[in-house]
Amino acid sequence: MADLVEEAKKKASYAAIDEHVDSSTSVIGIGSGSTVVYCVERLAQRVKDPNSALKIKACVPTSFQSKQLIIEAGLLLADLNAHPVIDVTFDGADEIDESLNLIKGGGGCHLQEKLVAAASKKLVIVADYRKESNALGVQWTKGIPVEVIPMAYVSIQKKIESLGGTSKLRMAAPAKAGPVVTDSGNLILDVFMGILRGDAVLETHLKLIQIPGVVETGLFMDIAGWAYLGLQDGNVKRMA
Ligand code: ABF
Repeated sequence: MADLVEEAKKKASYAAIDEHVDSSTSVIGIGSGSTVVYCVERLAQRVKDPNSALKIKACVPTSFQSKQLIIEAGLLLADLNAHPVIDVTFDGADEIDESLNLIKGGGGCHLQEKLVAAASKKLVIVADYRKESNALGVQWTKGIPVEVIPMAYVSIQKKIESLGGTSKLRMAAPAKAGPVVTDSGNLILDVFMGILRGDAVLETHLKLIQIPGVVETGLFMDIAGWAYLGLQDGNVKRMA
């Protein structure tokens, strides 16, 4: 089972890199999570190929993890302010619906992931077969990750309750170690607002983002252009 999932992640990532990176690609965004590791692996193989025609001049990370991945692969690390226009970003997701709406942030990096995605001409999602869903909240049952300002997390939880939802402050494991703190120094609330279909995705994002102290939600709408899903049978499903 674990091998099947890893193989699915790898196949999806290799296909995504091979179909979206060519000699015209200059700046690449690197997302976070375990699937993107294979994107970096494939990218590094292609860059180091002696016959490579690639001219990658910068890789922009979305997290401490992806920064390390870029450095360890020997790729060129750069930041978003130096490269505010990115040709293509590869990133993972926690759940993907038929319209390419996403839940992201299970790894706590969705703020930076959204900033990098918003600066990208193309966002390509890579994932394994477990992430596909007909509505958000069906496969991913841990709630919508919402990054919040620490001093207001309790009042934000109360506002979420008044909207009919519930939330849990994400704790580091073991729980005694305290809450998860994001790369930007904020906290994460995992928010339960039911199953989200169609317009409900945007409506829910808008309700949450209007609460003072909410920095960003893990709902991504109208931003991913492609998703590559590694399947159990070894094939790759392409969604666009
Ligand atoms: C990031 O990593 C996310 O936004 C998502 O939370 C997670 C997906 O990780 P994996 O590829 O390990 O499933 O992309």
